[in-house]
Amino acid sequence: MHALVVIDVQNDFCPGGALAVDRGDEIVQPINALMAEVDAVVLTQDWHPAGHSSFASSHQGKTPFELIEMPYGPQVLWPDHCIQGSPGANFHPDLEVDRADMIIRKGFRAAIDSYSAFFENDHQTPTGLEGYLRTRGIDRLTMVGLATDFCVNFSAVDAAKLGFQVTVLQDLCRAIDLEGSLQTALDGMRQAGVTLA
Ligand code: VGL
Ligand code: ZN
Repeated sequence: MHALVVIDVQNDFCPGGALAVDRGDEIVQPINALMAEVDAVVLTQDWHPAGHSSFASSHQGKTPFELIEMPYGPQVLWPDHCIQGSPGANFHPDLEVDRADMIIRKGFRAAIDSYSAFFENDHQTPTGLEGYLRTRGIDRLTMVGLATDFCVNFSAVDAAKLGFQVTVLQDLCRAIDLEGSLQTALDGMRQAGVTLA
């Protein structure tokens, strides 16, 4: 069984959003078209409480895109984004959300970020997605969405480590690309056994 996993296609990651990914909106229509070709559609939604610890605004004297050390490891600080219930946290208005079997929210604990759809940034706390996919008999994942070098990357690597057969469609992803993070992410995904198509 084959699932399409659509990562964080939300207003804040699209042009005009709080953490806009260049040309992030271009991928919406082709993602919709792919939904008809799979056995299951899963959407993820970045879903932070106000004052989340991944926001630069929560740390005195820090500015967005700085790196800090958190108890669970290094963490990039972001502009406030995807605040629960805000317009920026909504899916892009053209994304065919009604076709989703499952919507998984992540990043809702104030003290820890969650890039991956499978584990929070401690690489230990599960989101529950693995159990959902396995109990549905899904073994193959096609991943698309935003951003290639953060949430798509972490999700794809975790999925491959968990034993899923994972393909990332690069044309249906867009990257933030902070200081070479896109190249690092592509290398890491390949190394983890993710197919980059
Ligand atoms: C993401 C940074 C912060 C993403 C989410 O979806 O790639 N990036 N939160
Ligand atoms: Zn986030």
